[in-house]
Amino acid sequence: VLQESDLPQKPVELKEHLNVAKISESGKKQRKNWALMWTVLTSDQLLLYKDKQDTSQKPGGKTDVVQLCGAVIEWTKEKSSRKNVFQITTNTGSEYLVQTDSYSTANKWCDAIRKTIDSSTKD
Ligand code: I3S
Repeated sequence: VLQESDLPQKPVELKEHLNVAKISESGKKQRKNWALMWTVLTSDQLLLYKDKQDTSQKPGGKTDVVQLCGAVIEWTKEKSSRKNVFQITTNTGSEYLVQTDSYSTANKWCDAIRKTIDSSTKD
């Protein structure tokens, strides 16, 4: 039987605690609820874990997988009163706000995710 742990691990580009709010799911608006998530950027996904200690768990439930192929990323000042907020919209119509108080950290993540979107959307 194939175990989750047998699957090849994708290279991790960045990992850090970031504030994340999912504001819509498949085009349906959701109540904004900011949560501090352990955020892992791989070659084509953003993995959102509730618990840094428990990344072994398959994302799902309290954790989430954001597919970056075909996604759109943009800075937003309208969707939150917080500073340094960018929005990721997936090609299935889910919308996530991502925020951290450090501009340089937010900028680093926005650039890295944009690059990942560009490269995973090309191939
Ligand atoms: O866009 P909103 O509705 O002003 O977002 C705020 C709400 O999510 C609020 O929660 P309640 O709906 O339980 O009041 C949050 O506490 C706020 O942080 C949200 O606004 P910001 O500007 O922080 O994204």
